[in-house]
Amino acid sequence: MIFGRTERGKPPVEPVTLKILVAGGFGVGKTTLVGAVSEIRPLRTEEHLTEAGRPVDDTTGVERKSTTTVAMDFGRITLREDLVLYLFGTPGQERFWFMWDELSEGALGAVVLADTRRLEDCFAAIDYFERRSIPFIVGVNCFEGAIRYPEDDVRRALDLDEDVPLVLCDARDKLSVRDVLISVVQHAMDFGSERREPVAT
Ligand SMILES: Nc1nc2c(ncn2[C@@H]2O[C@H](COP(=O)(O)OP(=O)(O)OP(=O)(O)O)[C@@H](O)[C@H]2O)c(=O)[nH]1
Ligand SMILES: [Mg+2]
Repeated sequence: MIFGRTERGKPPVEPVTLKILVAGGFGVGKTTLVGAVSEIRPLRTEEHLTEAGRPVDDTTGVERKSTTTVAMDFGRITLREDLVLYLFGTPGQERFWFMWDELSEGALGAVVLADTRRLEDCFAAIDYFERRSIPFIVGVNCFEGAIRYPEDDVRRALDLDEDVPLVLCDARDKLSVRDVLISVVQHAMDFGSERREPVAT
């Protein structure tokens, strides 16, 4: 397996802990995703969307949404006995983006959640991780009622590099989210080893 750091035959001493960010636009399901897999009660920083916030809080497509993340979500999942992920969900709204730099400190990788009805909302997150060379994957959160587009169409619309994995998921489903997290760890490991490869001179 790729993940372990333990040597064969020796019992694991301490699990490896990795920090993973969950990013994406407003209301794509970041808080839902962290809550679906966390084995501890997730820390949430939700505030109610109010009438006063209506001009700036664009709830198009998520009209039933009543709260928004203002700082972060935090959760934990043990992927294997020797591998624990700490999940940090970012706030989706632009006015809280000052949190992102703080949250991305020390992150191994990121999941950018996307909603095919509002793909453009995740451009900023993709751009953010590309600029900082933080490995990321795209998780398409398949909301009911949203048209399912072929993967290639979504990749093209997002202008994704071909080595960036794209996975379909349901942010409410534990097993689905687990697969997304395995993909991001795998991708971050591959990304890391590629970057460490010596450049031929
Ligand atoms: N049908 C469906 N609804 C979902 C899914 N994921 C999230 N929701 C709903 O969509 C709304 C938004 O979910 P959140 O998890 O709060 O989204 P968020 O990305 O954390 O939002 P912000 O923090 O405000 O940016 C909530 O009402 C969820 O119940 C999904 O996979 N399918
Ligand atoms: Mg949230």
